[in-house]
Amino acid sequence: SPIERAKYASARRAAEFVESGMKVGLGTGSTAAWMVKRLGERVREEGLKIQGVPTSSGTAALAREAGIEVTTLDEARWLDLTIDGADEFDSNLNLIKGGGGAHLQEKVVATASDQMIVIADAAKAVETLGAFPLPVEILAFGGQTTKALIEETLVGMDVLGRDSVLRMQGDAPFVTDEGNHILDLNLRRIGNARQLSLVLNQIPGVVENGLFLDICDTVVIGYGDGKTEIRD
Ligand code: DER
Repeated sequence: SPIERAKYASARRAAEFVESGMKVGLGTGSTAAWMVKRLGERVREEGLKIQGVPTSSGTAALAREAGIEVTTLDEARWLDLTIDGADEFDSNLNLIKGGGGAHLQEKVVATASDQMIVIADAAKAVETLGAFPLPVEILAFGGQTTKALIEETLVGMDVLGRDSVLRMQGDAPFVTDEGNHILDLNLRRIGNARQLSLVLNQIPGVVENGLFLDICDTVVIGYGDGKTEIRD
């Protein structure tokens, strides 16, 4: 499909920025999967020598399968480059991420990197963030969650109507690598992303939200005809 071709083109183009000796954050999602596969090819074909820090258990498995040396953030301490997908990006290269439920590790790894490159099909470009429901990782403990507390707080602050949805996987709540749940906030448009991100992360029980502000340096946009455009 054109979208798949666009993701593939974006991922392969971004993988060319990786050089031997680099410590690279490996993103999560279908576009990032193409990037991991391409890096595996480069390891095998060119002898590319890198250490990869994955952003999810799924990406860790994919990277190992691709023959990439996988290490931990503790080992690596700081990364040269993180390449990851996004659900939306605006003209300031601010992002909404978390569609794949991995934004907690993704934000940690991206923040611990000199540079973050986002790979995305052109449909992810927006004027204003918020059409994509904002993923918020919420603490789950002892079989209960902080969903009600968070919703009541947000309604009380007039941030949110009652249209937040607990993300499901089948007929059970989606569970993140860290054992938490995801609340998707249908905000439609986010006027002040910085303020919202600060407010969200202050609520007890909110682990992390999917707003990536002033983190992304470059977006490699992919198009259905296989062309790419670099925006930074
Ligand atoms: O969950 C995530 O943050 C993913 O990177 C997501 O934002 C992009 O996933 P996609 O490449 O499958 O669209």
